Amino acid sequence: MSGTLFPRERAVVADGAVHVPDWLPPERRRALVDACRAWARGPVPLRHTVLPGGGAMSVRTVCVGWHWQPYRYSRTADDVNGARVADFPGWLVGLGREALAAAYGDGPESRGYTPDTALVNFYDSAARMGMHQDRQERSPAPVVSLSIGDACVFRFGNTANRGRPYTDVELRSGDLFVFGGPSRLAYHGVPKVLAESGDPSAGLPRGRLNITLRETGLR
Ligand SMILES: O=C(O)CCC(=O)C(=O)O
Repeated sequence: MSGTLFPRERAVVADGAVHVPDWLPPERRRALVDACRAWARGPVPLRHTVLPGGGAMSVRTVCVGWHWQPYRYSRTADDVNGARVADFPGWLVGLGREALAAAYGDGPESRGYTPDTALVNFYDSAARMGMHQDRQERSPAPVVSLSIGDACVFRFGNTANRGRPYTDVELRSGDLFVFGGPSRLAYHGVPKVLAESGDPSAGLPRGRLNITLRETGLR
């Protein structure tokens, strides 16, 4: 799946929502997988987030910079082990700026983009993510999403509700997806992971890794 016969095209899925296939070259995928493995070891471990109703999300998550728990950000992982999350590294700010420039073009928005949190999600083949909005951030800056490993169906919807209209996009290893502007609060989710479609050369023989970079707007 990672080596494609025909190049896939960049696509504007909705106003402000752009899919850039194969954006991450293999060496950057491997470096990100290594970084995610290190974050998953601590200071806060990779865990299934528990929702207010008591159910646990099927994906496993670790956060960098700010810790997300339903439905707020904090510096410490009070719903896990109380530890302060890993600092957000400068190189990840640089990666976010490059990603925004690739999606929207190089300009003041990409140069000024300063993500300060990353949600690192690991999906096994049974994991899913329901339709939701990313709305705990006070900043209106775009969300940058990077995918590595198994492909998935990424459902990108509208800003009014979880239902139709939506577009299903196949996100594969190395793909970038950015949503901002009029699409910033669009509902989105992952109804399916395509098991064993992945990218062993990225250092992830099984499963899917998704990293979303965001500006929280918090101090
Ligand atoms: O895994 C994905 O592609 C989406 C992740 C996501 O929606 C989130 O972290 O809020």
